[in-house]
Amino acid sequence: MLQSAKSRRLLSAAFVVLIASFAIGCSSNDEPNSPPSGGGGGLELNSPNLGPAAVYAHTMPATLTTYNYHCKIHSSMTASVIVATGGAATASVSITDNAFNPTSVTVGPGAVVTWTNNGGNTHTVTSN
Ligand SMILES: [Cu+2]
Repeated sequence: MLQSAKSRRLLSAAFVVLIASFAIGCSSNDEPNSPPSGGGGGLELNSPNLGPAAVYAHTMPATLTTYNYHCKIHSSMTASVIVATGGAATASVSITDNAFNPTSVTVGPGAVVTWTNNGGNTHTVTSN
């Protein structure tokens, strides 16, 4: 009884040390130039694989420019989001096999663009 309580204490102490060293290891391994959150890997548009009926929504940044993107799986699928003053607050893009429709949407800064996979195949929305 006493022995097992003792070994449990020892075990939890060892666990604390393990967690502490893991945390230290993580912080020292942080890359100096981590991309800002939201883009994932530094890409503005970076959806996961979108199966049939999957939806990807993204809030566009304030920078007025053209954000070109493509599907990682089908390189012929290309399109763009243009962020311009006076653009729409929201936009929807349909993904089919194999195209984005429309291929260009113009939205305002901070607009939410939503992609819906209406095709039968898996696609992605990935910045060029
Ligand atoms: Cu695709």
